[in-house]
Amino acid sequence: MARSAARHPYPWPGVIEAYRSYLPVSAKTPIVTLLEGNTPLIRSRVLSRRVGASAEVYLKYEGMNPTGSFKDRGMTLAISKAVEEKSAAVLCASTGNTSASASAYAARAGLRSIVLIPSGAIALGKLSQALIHGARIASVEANFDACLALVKSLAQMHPITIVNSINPYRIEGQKTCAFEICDALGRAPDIHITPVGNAGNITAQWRGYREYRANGKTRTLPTMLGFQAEGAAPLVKGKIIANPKTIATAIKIGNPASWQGAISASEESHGFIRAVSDREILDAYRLLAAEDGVFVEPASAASVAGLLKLAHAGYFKSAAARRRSRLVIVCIVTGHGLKDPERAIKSIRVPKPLPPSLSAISKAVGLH
Ligand code: AN7
Repeated sequence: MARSAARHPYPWPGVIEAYRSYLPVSAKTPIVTLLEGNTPLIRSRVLSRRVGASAEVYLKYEGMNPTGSFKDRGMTLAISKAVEEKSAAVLCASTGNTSASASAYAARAGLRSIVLIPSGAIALGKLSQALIHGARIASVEANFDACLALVKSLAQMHPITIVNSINPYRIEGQKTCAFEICDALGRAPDIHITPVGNAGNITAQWRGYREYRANGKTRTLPTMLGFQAEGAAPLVKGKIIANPKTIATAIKIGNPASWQGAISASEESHGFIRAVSDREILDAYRLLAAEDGVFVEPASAASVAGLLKLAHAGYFKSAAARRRSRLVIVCIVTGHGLKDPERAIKSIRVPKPLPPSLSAISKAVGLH
């Protein structure tokens, strides 16, 4: 198929202005933006090679959003609407990235932000973002699912806007990720792979692809594949996980709010939601950084871990045979690696201090 990538507006105005006709905004909506979106779609040589000759694998590097994750796409809309609706404060529960994004956009809008985080279970980079943007933070001795339940109760008692993805504007904004992928490729991908936690993102992406096709922008729809962490895989097990466990703290979620949205996305697209182990996640995390130069946080590597697992099982060979064409695969990598520096340091041996001697340094760095 001819590839005529759509031209993005320049300078990039942020996702609301770029895709205004697809979003629930009017001339009266005050747009709060940090110019999120327009993230790189990077061809991965190493992953294309691993999948096989007939595949082209791309990484949608969502860590390049202003606060370092895909959450900014939904947050620009949720905060803009909160301002339009004259809300004084916004509230969320978070495994980290939502709180980072909410507190940044709220700061920009002059709104108070309140965040509930599971104590000791969010990455340091994310906590530092919520702190420096001035959120009021409750570090709660409970997991994310319990924090989200508390948030819902608080919002019934006070006139505060919830900016978790149960806020429909979050999903609306996040669908722009699918638009950008189609604009960059000049078509929809064949296969779309994404990490799944609270399941808002896969729900939003599927909606985006469907809307683009309904509007004649694309002719096909991708197969949607979602990956959860093995110890936090309620959608795979078909039941709520009371005590989810994974090193990928961003997706340590046992009762996803958009459960049905994720199931619909996978079923309607003839895809599926499966699990990857923490070891598979960390292997993919290191591979991406070491061989592709793309640093993502562990949860983000779940999509790539899933890709590699499927490649190993021969899934793409049969998918390519069915289609008799080159397979275009997009893996969403949802958050930046710098969010969780502790994990990087734990994954690799940290160098010991050396005397400033040429021989000691040469020996240490392998320059003999
Ligand atoms: C890097 O910040 O739920 O399936 O509270 O931070 O849409 O929930 C984060 C989720 C994937 C999962 N990758 O997306 C939160 C939160 C990263 C994330 C997900 C999250 P959803």
